[in-house]
Amino acid sequence: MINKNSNKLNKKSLKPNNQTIINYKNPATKSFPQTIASENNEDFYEMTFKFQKIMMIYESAIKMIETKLEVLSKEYKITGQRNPIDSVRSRIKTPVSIANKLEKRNLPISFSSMTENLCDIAGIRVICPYISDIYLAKDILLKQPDIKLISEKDYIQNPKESGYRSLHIVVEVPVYLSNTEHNVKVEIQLRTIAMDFWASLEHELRYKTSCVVPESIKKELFRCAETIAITDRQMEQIAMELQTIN
Ligand code: 0O2
Repeated sequence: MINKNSNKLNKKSLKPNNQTIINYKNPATKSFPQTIASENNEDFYEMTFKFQKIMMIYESAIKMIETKLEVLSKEYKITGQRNPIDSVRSRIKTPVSIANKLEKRNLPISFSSMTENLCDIAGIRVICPYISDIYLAKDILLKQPDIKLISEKDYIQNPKESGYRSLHIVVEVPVYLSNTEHNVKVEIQLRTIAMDFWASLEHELRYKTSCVVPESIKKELFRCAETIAITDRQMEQIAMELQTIN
C-alpha cells in the first residue's frame, strides 16, 4: 500500500517529507488553467511532473552507459577483436515495483526515499560470452573517469542460495541538464549467456511468484544452476584451448 502522506508534497518547497534530492523549478505548474488549480489537482500535477523528471534523469543515465557499451562494441568490431559484450538490455523500475521494494524494507514511499535508498531504479544487463569477459567488461567500463563505482556484489564467486550467478555493480554517472547536474545510480548486472538463460527462466518460474515454491523445485533449479556453471567453465576452457592453437 502506498502511504499517501509520505508522498504528499509541501506546496511551498515542493519537497516530499521536507526533503528532496533533486532540486528544480517547476514552470509547468505555473501555466495550469485556473479551473484545475484546486489544491488536489495541483498536487497531482506537481507529483506527476516531478516523477516524470526523475525518471527522465534515470533514463538519461541508462542511455549514457548504453552508449559507452555500444562504442566499445563498435571498437571491438572494427579492430577485429573478439567482443567481450554479447548484448545489452536495460529497464527502468516501474512505479509499483519501486513502491513495493520501499514498502518491503519499511522505508517511506516518497521521491527522496526512492532516490536515496534504491540503487536499481535504472538497471542495465550486460550479457557476455564467457566468465572472464564479465570481469574484462567491468574493468573497461570502470576505467572511464565519469563512471564511479559505488558497490559490487560478486554472485559468481559467491552464488546465491538459489544458485543465482551474476556480477552486480552499482555505479554513479553524471547527468547534465540545462541548469543542474545529477549523480545518478545505475545497477549493472553482468552475466554470461548461460547465466542469463538460467536467471531469466528462474525469475519467471520462482523469483517473482507469490505462492510458496516447494523445496524440491528449489533444489531442482539449484541443480540446473550448478550444471550450467560447470558448462560455462568448460566452454571457457575450450575457448582458451582453441585460442592457444590459433
Ligand atoms: P528485477 O525485476 O530483476 O529488477 P536489492 O533488492 O537489489 O536492493 P539485494 O537483494 O541485495 O538488494 O539485491 P541483489 O540480490 O544483489 O539483486 C537483486 C536483483 O538481482 C534482482 O532484482 C534480480 O534481478 C537479481 N536476482 C537476485 N537474486 C536472484 C535469484 O535468485 N534469481 C534471479 N533470477 N534473479 C535474482 P529484483 O529487484 O528482484 O527484480
